[in-house]
Amino acid sequence: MNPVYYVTTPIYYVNAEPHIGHLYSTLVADTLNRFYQSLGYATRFQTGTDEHGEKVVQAAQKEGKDAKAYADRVSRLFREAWPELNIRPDRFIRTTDEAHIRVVTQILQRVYDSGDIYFSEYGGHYCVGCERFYVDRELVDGCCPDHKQELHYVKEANYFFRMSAYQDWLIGYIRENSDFIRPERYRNEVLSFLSEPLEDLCISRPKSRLTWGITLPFDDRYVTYVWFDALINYLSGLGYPDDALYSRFWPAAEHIIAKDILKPHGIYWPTMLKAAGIEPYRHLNVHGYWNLEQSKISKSLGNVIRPRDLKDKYGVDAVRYFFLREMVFGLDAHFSEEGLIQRINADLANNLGNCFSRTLTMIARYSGGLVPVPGETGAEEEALKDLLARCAREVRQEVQKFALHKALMSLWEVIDGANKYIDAQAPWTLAKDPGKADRLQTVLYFLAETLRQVALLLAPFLPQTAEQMLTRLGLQYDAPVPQWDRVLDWGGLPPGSPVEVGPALFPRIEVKKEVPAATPPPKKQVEAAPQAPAAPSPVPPQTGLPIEAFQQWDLRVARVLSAERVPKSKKLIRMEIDLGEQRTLVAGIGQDYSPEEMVGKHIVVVANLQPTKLMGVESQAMLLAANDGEHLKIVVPEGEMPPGAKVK
Ligand code: ME8
Repeated sequence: MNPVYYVTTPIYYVNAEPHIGHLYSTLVADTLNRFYQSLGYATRFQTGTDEHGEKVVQAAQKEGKDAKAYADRVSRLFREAWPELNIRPDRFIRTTDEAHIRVVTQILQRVYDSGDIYFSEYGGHYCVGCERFYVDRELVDGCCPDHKQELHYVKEANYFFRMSAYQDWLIGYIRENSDFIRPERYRNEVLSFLSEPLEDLCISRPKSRLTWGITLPFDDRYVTYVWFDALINYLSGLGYPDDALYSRFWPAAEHIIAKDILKPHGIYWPTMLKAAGIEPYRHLNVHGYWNLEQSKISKSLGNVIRPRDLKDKYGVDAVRYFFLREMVFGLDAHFSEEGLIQRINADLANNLGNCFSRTLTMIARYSGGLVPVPGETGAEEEALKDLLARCAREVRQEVQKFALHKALMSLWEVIDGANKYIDAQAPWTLAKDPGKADRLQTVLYFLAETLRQVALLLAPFLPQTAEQMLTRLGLQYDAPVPQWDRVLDWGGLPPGSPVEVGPALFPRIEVKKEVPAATPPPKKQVEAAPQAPAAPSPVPPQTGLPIEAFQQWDLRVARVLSAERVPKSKKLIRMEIDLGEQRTLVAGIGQDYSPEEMVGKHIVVVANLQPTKLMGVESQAMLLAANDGEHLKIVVPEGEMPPGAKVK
């Protein structure tokens, strides 16, 4: 029987529309789900909406709707948001589902019968936003620490869950199971809560105050506290207690949440399970907040960014990549559209996209569009294979620890390695020498095979990109996710496979940038050349320019990130360069250099010229090249220099 994996997200309140905070938890769950599928696990992925409670009633009232009609509308927004990002849960649960209500009622009755629910009078400061009572010491200036709203003292008779009875058991359990709550900082936070006496949990609301909830089976004057109701979704969604799904998947439960709901998941939930005689979940995986300009994203702050808008603007996989790569799981991260664009341009367009299109273009050009038969291999090929094998190991380890950003970093090391391999092997040079035909085939095969494996490793993260890459390498994509065994099987790409060059995997996002005010250099003192090579002119006589004249030129080292021919031009090559910032440069070097061999080169450019248009493309810097009247040789710094280094 296959091993099993059950991954859940919080069920989201329907008082807000889906935003990027919700997206992140759900995306991580989808990635984990696909990853374990690729390892051959039987998996289950559940998300949904939390629809009862006072907050939802208030939100419905604002829209002039009754609570159920309102919840139906917003729940649908969540349900429809996920497939748009290629997030595919197996179950979307709603706390208004009849089956869920039945399970909540059953568990309440069971805990009540065992004597762990009692009736008592209670007073406290109630926060509707948090749906819970606060004790005095938790308030900040009389306000809720999260919602910053003044709280009023409420006194009423209610039912209580005897949570305090399970405090010692929980402390022991967390100590014995060191990764029950992870990363460690959150385990420590829970242990620190537990170092104070635990209060019993108020689990009812009188119907005189709130009717939108699940009626207590033992007293119909009350509805259930929304958290006691919501947490049970993780069981009811599996058909607890009788369904085979429950017995199969519950022991493998992995909950994903953000730190805002650590206490209900780290304390209420395990003690509720214990009281109901159910085994605890396997792990609680806690991530930080996505912040916008130093504040948490929230509807009340009006700074919500909708996942759908990002997807429409940048594409599904670019958005998936950004969120998975940018956040260190467990810590807070910062969202900005500039950050997203930077990642798209640097990692996706320039690195992955370029490596892929360079490789396929060269196979098309030098091997008739068919994956060649590799010949003898050398140390470089072994190094590439080792890099991939290490990456596969790291991806597996890091994903299992939820360090998705590290898994992606490791994959990008391979892509970097492949780009460097292209530069070092220079297939365009090999292609000029018929004696090197074998070597050329080996290099092209290794590149294509590396990209096949990269695509397979990437599949749980960026499924569409992986599918495109494999299809264009002439392979089939095994939906929903290719099996992991095929990744480690070097040489899985059959020679003779027809490749399809196709469009860029990730088009670069052009941003209107402020080009620094250029100081125009004195005219005609320097060849306006690479664009138009002319006969060498004699070295000017030593009439002597003042040094200030030279100092007007801002010469910089730049790295070529990507290069392509300008359509309909024999000479012009358009390059994206990094000189500390990214710019576009157009140079007339196309008769002496191919775009492929330019990528990765360090060049020298004049950085403070006014931009000029060449065949419709704006060039924002000028490349330096020596010119003997027949050929050009670009000027390069000797050895490594960081992009942006000044040349003087
Ligand atoms: O708390 N950064 O629902 P909720 C990262 N219904 N993640 C964020 C985020 C942000 N800025 N904002 C929201 C509830 N999230 C309860 C849960 S579960 C039995 C009941 C994500 O709509 C993150 O997963 O307030 C967080 O824990 C969750 O949304 C809170 O969603």
